[in-house]
Amino acid sequence: MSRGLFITVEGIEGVGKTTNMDYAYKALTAAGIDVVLSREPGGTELGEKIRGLLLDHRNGSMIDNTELLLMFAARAQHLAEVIEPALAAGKWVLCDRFTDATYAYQGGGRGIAMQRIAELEQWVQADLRPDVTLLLDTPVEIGLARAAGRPQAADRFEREKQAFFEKVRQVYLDMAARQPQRYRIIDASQSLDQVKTALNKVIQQLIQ
Ligand code: T5A
Repeated sequence: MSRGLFITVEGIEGVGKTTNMDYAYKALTAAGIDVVLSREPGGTELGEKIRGLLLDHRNGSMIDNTELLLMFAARAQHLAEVIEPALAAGKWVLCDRFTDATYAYQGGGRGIAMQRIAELEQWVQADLRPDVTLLLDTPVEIGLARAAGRPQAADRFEREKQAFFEKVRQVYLDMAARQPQRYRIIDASQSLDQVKTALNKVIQQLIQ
């Protein structure tokens, strides 16, 4: 049995990852592909508890290294329990964020050395990297305005200032420019219908 495809979806807050992942999942399933939908931080029982710690705005005293290590702790569990077994069984994994988010948020946003993140990536993941990464990209103001329109209170990351997300977005765009074979950039500032059309084009290419 051939190994499944590992697809990650990335972008700043409010770009529409959740909305569009649902669409991508349905399109892949309709094409007969066995897809596991997951997210980071989270994706396992333990990982979801770690997610709770990371997003809780009351944990304002969390230092940057704690945040970084918790991201990778959740990821180690996720890889062992969900991602690796699914890929080995020939399933595709569609994951809402992965290690590129660590480079973007903890590296770009918090200013942790990229080399430090690369060391953890190598340790926790060995050779595993996403096969395809869909970057939903919008100017920061658009993403933040959409995120602010949701009913739930802002989490620990969403309370950051616009300058933080500008750095996050720039790291994503830099990674996409350096790895064009892995990244597909989708202009998420368009209407939802236009984003879905662009996404569908990528999905059809992947299915072939
Ligand atoms: N994080 C994560 C790190 O710092 N390091 C890491 O290593 C990892 C893995 C949680 C946080 O963790 C951080 C990053 C995050 O801050 P999350 O829950 O995935 O991760 O974070 P969010 O980006 O906040 O995810 P959201 O679900 O909140 O945002 P989405 O999924 O991007 O946006 P979505 O789909 O909820 O859409 C937002 C609103 O916009 C509308 C939707 O209907 C919705 O109301 N919308 C559109 N409106 C008009 N036009 C369009 N094209 C639209 N697309 C969506």
